[in-house]
Amino acid sequence: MGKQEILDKLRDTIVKQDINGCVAAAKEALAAGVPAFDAINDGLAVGMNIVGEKFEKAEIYLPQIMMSAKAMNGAMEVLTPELQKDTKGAGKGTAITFVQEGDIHDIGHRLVSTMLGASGFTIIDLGVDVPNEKVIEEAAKLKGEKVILVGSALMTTSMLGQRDVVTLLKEAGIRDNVKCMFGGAPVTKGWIEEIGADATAENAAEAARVALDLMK
Ligand code: HCB
Repeated sequence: MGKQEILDKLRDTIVKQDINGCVAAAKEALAAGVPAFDAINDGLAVGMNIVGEKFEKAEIYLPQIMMSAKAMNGAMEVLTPELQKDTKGAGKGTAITFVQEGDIHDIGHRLVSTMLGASGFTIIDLGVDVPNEKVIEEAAKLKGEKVILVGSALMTTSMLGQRDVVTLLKEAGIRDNVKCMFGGAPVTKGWIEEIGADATAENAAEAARVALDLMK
């Protein structure tokens, strides 16, 4: 089976909520020499975006999404150790990754954290539903080091917390010590400019590129 067929299979197993098939396709991808990075970005993430679109059109419902998410997580368990092997030089800085308070959507967050880890960042993953104060506390602990905050928000409500993070960083006197990259489906470049953050990215691969650029 060629690379594109394997990527299509990864995509389709996510869309069809085929948990066992998805894990098997991830193993097949590695056995065929498909880089883990490509399997995630060009296979699994494509499938998850289709799932998102179907949900918005009310073609599928929450239980189906949960099954797709489970399939994705299973495949990520197979692929992530391979990504870590590919890591090109550590020491790029520390990325504090988190999902904004009130928000438990973690699929994109996990992808972005994985890609940043594979790009040489030390990852401090605070998880989901993280209060802003916790983010500021962690950033303050690393004052003087190279730090980037990498926040995700999937809902228009939780996205508003990103503005508060920037404000709290200023109030704590550490805004100039950290870079701020925020993402998630509702986040736009206009929003990033409005709140005074540094950058956003469309997907996990771009997030890794942008983060490396910001830390130069
Ligand atoms: Co959820 N949900 N959901 N959901 N959900 C959304 C986000 C809606 C847009 C769907 C809709 O109504 N159209 C909507 C939010 C509406 C809004 O605010 N405008 C919504 C809602 C309302 C809800 C609930 C309230 C539903 C309910 O209970 N009635 C509830 C909220 C729970 C909560 O958070 N408190 C809920 C629950 C769920 C689950 C649990 C069923 C499931 C999450 C499972 C999980 O994450 N473990 C879920 C899912 C999967 C979605 C959709 C369908 C897909 C999200 C996703 O995983 N996309 C989503 C619809 C959509 O987004 N189109 C829907 C795939 C990933 C790969 O993309 O955008 O997360 P991503 O990340 C990308 C990208 O943004 C970027 O890179 C990532 C990788 O490529 N990126 C960054 C991400 N973070 C970054 C940070 C950076 O610095 C840079 C780049």
